Amino acid sequence: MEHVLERGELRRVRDERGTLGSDLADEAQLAGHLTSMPPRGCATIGFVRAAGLLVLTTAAVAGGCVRDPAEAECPELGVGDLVVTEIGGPQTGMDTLQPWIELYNASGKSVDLLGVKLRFRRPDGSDETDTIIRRSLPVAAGAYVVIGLDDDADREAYLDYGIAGDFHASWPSAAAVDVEVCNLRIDRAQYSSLPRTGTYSLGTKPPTAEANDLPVSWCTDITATPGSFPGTPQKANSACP
Ligand SMILES: [Ca+2]
Repeated sequence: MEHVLERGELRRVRDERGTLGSDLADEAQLAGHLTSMPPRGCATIGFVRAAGLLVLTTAAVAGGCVRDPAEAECPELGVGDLVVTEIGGPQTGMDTLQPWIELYNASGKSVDLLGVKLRFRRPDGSDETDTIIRRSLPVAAGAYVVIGLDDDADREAYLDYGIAGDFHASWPSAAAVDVEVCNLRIDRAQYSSLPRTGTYSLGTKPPTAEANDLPVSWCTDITATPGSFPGTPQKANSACP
């Protein structure tokens, strides 16, 4: 019995004892070695067993690879622990202001958002933009954090984190935004349009993941803040009229 690996990359011949148990142990050892290898850009490595052959496979991730994949970080957050509370879109006549999305920490504890994903999907399915928080971003219980389309290292004062490194698209004028922790969706907010003056703001107190599912819970906040973004970035929202 002989296993031949595709492309001649690896070849293994059964030892003289030739027990099945020996084969499986070798296979597991080999697989363990390969999965412990450092990442090779965007390639993934895996095994498939086909026609009695153990085949080493590599596959490129679709869509190219702009940045190195982030390590899987899984903050201890469950459904409803983060709530989308406010969205600031592009502002008429104020091109220097950067769009953003605000989250409320409803978990009752201080959390670090390193590893949290925000996925923006346009309603017609034409585009999806996935972003991930790539550094430590502590948020106190009951506090608000603002993530915006700016360079993280040189972000505006109304932003706590900049996602420009991941966000290679214009800010969507309509979208569903998913907040995810290691493939668990903990909140979703949807909007069909954004105000060109002011923000799209959740008016319920306290903010909850249930309330922000309802369009009636939201309104436009045109509160002006000299030298900054309108609305209430990093602060509790105003009640809706
Ligand atoms: Ca706010």
